[in-house]
Amino acid sequence: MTIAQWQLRAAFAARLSRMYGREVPAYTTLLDVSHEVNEDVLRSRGADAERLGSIRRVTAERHGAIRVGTPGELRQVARVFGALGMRPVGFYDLRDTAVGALPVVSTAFRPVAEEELARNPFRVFTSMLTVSDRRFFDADLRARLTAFLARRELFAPELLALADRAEAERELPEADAERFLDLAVRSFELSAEPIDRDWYATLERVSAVAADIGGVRATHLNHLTPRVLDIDELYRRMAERGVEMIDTIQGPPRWEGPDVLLRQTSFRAIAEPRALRAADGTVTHGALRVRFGEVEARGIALTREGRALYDRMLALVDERAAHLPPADRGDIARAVWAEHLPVTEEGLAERGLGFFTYHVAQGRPRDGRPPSKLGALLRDGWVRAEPIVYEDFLPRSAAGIFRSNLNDTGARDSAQEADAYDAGRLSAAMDREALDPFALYERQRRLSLTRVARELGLAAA
Ligand code: OOG
Ligand code: NI
Repeated sequence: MTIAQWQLRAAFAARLSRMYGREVPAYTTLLDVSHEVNEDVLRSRGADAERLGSIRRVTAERHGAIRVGTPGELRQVARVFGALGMRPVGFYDLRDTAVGALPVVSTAFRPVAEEELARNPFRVFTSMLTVSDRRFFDADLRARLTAFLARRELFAPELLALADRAEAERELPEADAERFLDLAVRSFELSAEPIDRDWYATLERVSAVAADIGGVRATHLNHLTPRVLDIDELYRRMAERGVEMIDTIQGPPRWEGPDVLLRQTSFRAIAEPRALRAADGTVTHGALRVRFGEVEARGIALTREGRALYDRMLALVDERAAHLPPADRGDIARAVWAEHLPVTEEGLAERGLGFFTYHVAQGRPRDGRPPSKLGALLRDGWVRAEPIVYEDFLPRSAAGIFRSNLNDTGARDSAQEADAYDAGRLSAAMDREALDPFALYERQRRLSLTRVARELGLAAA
């Protein structure tokens, strides 16, 4: 018996979910409420509820987040996720966002092929500490951080060897799969090893994220996020159950038009007992808040033009909401969206703002020759459009998620020059290309058009 790569991925996501549920009880509440909401939406909206993914996919769907310290560690993470058929997609620079400055750059590991996403879309938002950015770390701290990080081992050599084999062979024999999954899940548990209190506090003065990454000798999953079909309803029900949520839903507002991109909300990190070692060697028990819960609703992927419009709308909402109470922001956002974005999927497609795949309509009597233009094919009912779901993340929402779980605002020396970091440098660090998400969606769209053209006997749709 061998276990295929996608089965490894699905099993890993399921085991991680069990581990997190054991360790962070509010996560279990979040899962329960998500399932209830999804069932209710399915009941009330019927097939329409599954327009952006089957209920089977959505129910199993999770994303996690981890943080590592060095390019070498990131390269190892890429091997572990490579074993699960997950590739790095996108580059997120969180060092300069409208909601704060965090000393990390990130990518997301996820499956990229349509059929792999349908089997199990598990993804992990992965951030790397930018130790070399002088705005955050002075020469002394850089040297100490580098030395500290060089001495730790996040992943056992046995795990990495199994990972390489799974990636090369796209499967593992059952016993090896079991060992791989066991070691992989353990690498993301919260370590019980005592933390050097002074070192942790030194890094905390720069940023709580720096301390969470560089202040300990292991990495850990810091949240695991289920997908929900109605995030506003989920937010209400969580509050009813007494779980304290952050005060907003990040991303697009709830509005009358189609769901696009990604909406997210979270509950604040829980205070967990951690052993702290003082300079004189005595160990005490303190509490650190590093693990939290998040939930997300996914909508239609936007094209580059659509995304640029989204960013402009965000800026406009910021501008108009600047001197008003935070509670007004939702109404302002809805108004801005109504002014700028088409309220139908057809409108999004026509204006080239959203990504869709195209399919020959079933059951249509084939009289006459199909028209050659896509617009006419759609209008005359030869072809139907299906939205492509957004599989990625949003830098500003990501920064907001980090932020809402940190107590500090972080310290940054703006007299220092920023370290240039881009997708190319991250790709070199990983030794694999950080793929361009827009190119992935565009490819999916193009393949569907080629299929349509072939099926209808057209030169090109
Ligand atoms: C990652 C935060 C970003 C998201 O969903 O945007 C993220 C982190 O806190 O490490 O997970
Ligand atoms: Ni997240």
